[in-house]
Amino acid sequence: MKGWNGKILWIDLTSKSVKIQEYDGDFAKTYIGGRGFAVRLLWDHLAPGTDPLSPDNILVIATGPLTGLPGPSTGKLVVAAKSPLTHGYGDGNIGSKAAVYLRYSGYDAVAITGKAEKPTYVHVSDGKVEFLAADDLWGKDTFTSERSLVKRHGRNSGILVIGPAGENLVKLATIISQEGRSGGRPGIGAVMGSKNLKAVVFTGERAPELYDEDKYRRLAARAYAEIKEKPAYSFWMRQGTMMTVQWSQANSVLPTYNFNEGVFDESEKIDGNAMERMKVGQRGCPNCNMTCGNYIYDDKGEVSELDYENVAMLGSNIGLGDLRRVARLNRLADMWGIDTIGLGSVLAFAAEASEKKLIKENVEWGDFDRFVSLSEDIVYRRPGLGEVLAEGVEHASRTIGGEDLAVHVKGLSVSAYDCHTAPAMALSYGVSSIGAHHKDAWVISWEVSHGRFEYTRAKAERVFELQRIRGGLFEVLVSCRLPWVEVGLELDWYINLFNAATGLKWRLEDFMVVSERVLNLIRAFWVREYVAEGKRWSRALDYPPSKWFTRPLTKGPFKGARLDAQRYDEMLGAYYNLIGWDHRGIPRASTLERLGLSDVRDKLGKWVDLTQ
Ligand code: PTT
Ligand code: SF4
Repeated sequence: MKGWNGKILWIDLTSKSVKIQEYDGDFAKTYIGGRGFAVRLLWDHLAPGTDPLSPDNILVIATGPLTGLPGPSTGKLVVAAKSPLTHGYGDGNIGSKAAVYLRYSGYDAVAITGKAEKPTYVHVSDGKVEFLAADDLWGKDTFTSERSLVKRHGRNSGILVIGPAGENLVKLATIISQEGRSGGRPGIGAVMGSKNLKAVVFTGERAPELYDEDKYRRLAARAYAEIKEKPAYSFWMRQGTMMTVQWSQANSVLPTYNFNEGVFDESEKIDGNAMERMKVGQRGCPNCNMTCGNYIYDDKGEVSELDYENVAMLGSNIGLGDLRRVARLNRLADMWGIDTIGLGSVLAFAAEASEKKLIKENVEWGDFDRFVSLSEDIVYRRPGLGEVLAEGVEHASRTIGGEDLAVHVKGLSVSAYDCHTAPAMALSYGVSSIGAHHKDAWVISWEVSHGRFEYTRAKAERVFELQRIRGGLFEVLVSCRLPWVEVGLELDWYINLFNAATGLKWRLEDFMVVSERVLNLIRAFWVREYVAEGKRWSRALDYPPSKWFTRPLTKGPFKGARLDAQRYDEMLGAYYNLIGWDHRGIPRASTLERLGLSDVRDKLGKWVDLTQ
């Protein structure tokens, strides 16, 4: 088996023991890697109904057959677990040297269970695992911690680390790497914290063996060159994802004042052009020639690496029109290890709840100092509002009141696209694999030029197609999707690279089947966990936030616009038919059989009736 290392490393923090799971070509071809491996391991090894913050939860760190190889933007990995925020499947994607060194350490994935007695970090190297004390790092921010670990383990190492948010089990905590790469929005950082695991360090020198290395290298060199020749490349290199701020404003989808509006009066102060004027440099993930981590100095003169989501959620969504101050909040979020989207969502919820007098605390739109202090209260779980918001926006709205103000799907805060005028994007959030995230189907750029206000089967088809490419292909190969999305590097490159690495002769259709399998297994996992926890699974869970239906936009070119619930429901039904789910959004027995998941059908059938 070429292209894969063929080994998954299991680490038990309680007993400080390890074991190696070898897998064969069938498993590799069925799940490919990354998200595919993660969900299969969680389905097989996690007892249904497990408390996500208990030692029994499994933290999976997974790569794919392209990860770490010298090809375009392959320095990525997937982190996954049962989410403490949503109690469903949760994952995230991080660009980090850890991706490269995990592969070089001789494994394709690591699965971590148990709980260390004391703060610990784990060093995985070529054939060896060390459990090392992390008392001196516990309580420290992610930047300081990672720098200490680099000193100990050298620059040829890859490090995943949590900050105070993860240690304090804040449900919005992520895992951080390289001072500006973050992953695991559904609270995966808190899972690490619950295990007393401060960091994982990877070192190693064993590159995976490839089927045809010469061919792979030739193809990779041509793909890198092709990226640079694409017309969109030069502007991308200037602004990266930050260009999306002006695009969203122009199309009235920029989240503003807790997703009540799609335009922000001060957008020009925080957009890609403003960033370009302040830019001091750019950096990115390993193996990437379109580095998108643009950084500026924040209001204290410290470096902050900006991306669209960070700026929209900590800028327009909380009414803050000052990029250096947005950058400050963004830097703090990275240092604390908390998701900028989740943070921007709970801060905006607090401001709206305060405006509506649902809370006694005063939180005003755009009040930077108040937002900084409230963020700190959240990260350190200080009694009062901070403690409540640390549980995430859905939980906070149930505690405080104002459920109609909370902008989330299945507990995960909506990422930065307002959908009052974008039904397909609303659908994409509704049926995303982890809750409201754009990762699986960023359909909005297509939608604005394809019958924007329509609710059609074609839109459901497009969402399903994008899910299989973005949420499937890229998350199982584990490679950055941005060369494809942003500069138009054709999908064939990835498939050809995969074939050269593995010796297989796959086509796009083969990947689409794997993607469908993975998407269905993820849905089966959600349903199983819901039912095992005594909750009912229903179609309503695939609805976007209620305010997009009930509260029309009051500003901008589409003033008065809102979503139509009945037509949304029809589109949701069309999507269910395409993917093979019943009227509740549960995979049909026949769908699972068709995808080679008969064992999953049998197990899921014990929890829910699959004959409907
Ligand atoms: C991702 C989500 C995003 S999506 C952003 S900005 W984006 C936010 N980034 C955060 C951050 O930064 N710090 C922080 N404390 N919290 C943050 N939360 C938000 O997390 C990211 C890039 C980007 S920038 C995107 S779109 C693409 N995402 C990819 C993906 O998901 N899969 C894939 N195969 N390739 C991708 N390429 C792009 O990677 P999550 P990163 Mg990320 C600082 O984490 O949980 O997946 O949520 O990984 O290395 O930071 O790169 O406008
Ligand atoms: Fe990382 Fe950006 Fe390059 Fe993707 S395009 S690999 S997110 S630096």
